[in-house]
Amino acid sequence: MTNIQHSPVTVLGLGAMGRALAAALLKAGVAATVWNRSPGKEAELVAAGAVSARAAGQAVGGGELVVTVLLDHASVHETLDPIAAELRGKHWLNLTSTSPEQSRELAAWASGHGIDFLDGGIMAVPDMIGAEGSSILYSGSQAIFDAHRPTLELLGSAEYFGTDAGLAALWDFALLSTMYAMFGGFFQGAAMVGSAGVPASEFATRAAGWVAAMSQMLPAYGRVIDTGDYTSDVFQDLVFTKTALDTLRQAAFDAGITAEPLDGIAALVDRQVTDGHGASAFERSIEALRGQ
Ligand code: FVH
Repeated sequence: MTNIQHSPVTVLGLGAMGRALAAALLKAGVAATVWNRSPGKEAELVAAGAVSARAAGQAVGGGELVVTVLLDHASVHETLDPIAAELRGKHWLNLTSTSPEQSRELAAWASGHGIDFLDGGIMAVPDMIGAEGSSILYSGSQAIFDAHRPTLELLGSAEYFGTDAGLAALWDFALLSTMYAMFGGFFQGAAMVGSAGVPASEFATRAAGWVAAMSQMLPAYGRVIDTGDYTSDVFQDLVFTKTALDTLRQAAFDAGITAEPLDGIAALVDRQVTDGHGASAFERSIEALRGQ
């Protein structure tokens, strides 16, 4: 039995994620005040003990930690600009997905209004909040992170990346970029075997195992990229990779489908080969990104 005292929390934004966050806090006995732009999304939370505020400014009064979980950067400003005075002296945690530069802009705005600011990148979907596997990355005010860490841990594992408010978003978006490329590859593969009548669900089982096995190569790729030496111990060079990707794309066209998910990585490889790096390792593709 733990005896942790959690400060009261205000949650602004009761979309799928805001509701999940507020529900996890309430389940742990944290006092929560909730607000949403359009009414009707607070009923279950109120039944679980939340206080529902009619206006954002009023909601802010109920919490020491104020959490924004809105659609985007613009909606954060639309909600908070009119109530900057009420936020003065509060701890503000932004869990809205914003780009690193947008997070830094929010930090500067907060600083200009006497508000302490922490940004977070949620690495989970609403159903995962409060459960194993949920992880949230934070950057900005270390004071907020330290003061509320036990509360933050109720939502998912909490990791602090530094005082630069854009860092959590940078990591978040880098991980999401990896994820979307993986899903794009899965759609490509599912469409290919689908042309032979194989159900996507059957392909998914095999693809999951393959992705897990191939992900084991990432640490070695990372080490090669960090050394910047793409010529020693080359496992598969860029000419080999270009041939493989050209053949894969041809196979897709032969099956009557397109190959857009592969076009991006193929373009990077092609550019490196054209620039005379055909004998270098596949990992050199990252240099084509940096060169743009
Ligand atoms: N859902 C997820 O899986 C992802 C996981 C990773 C992190 N994201 C980010 O979390 C933010 C909120 O996401 P969400 O899932 O809650 O999104 P919605 O269900 O679409 O709810 C959006 C809420 O934002 C309110 N809102 C929109 N525009 C405004 C505005 N101009 N002023 C005030 N509030 C606004 C909206 O209110 P309403 O439409 O109900 O009135 C919802 O409360 C998001 O950044 C994800 O990228 C979730």
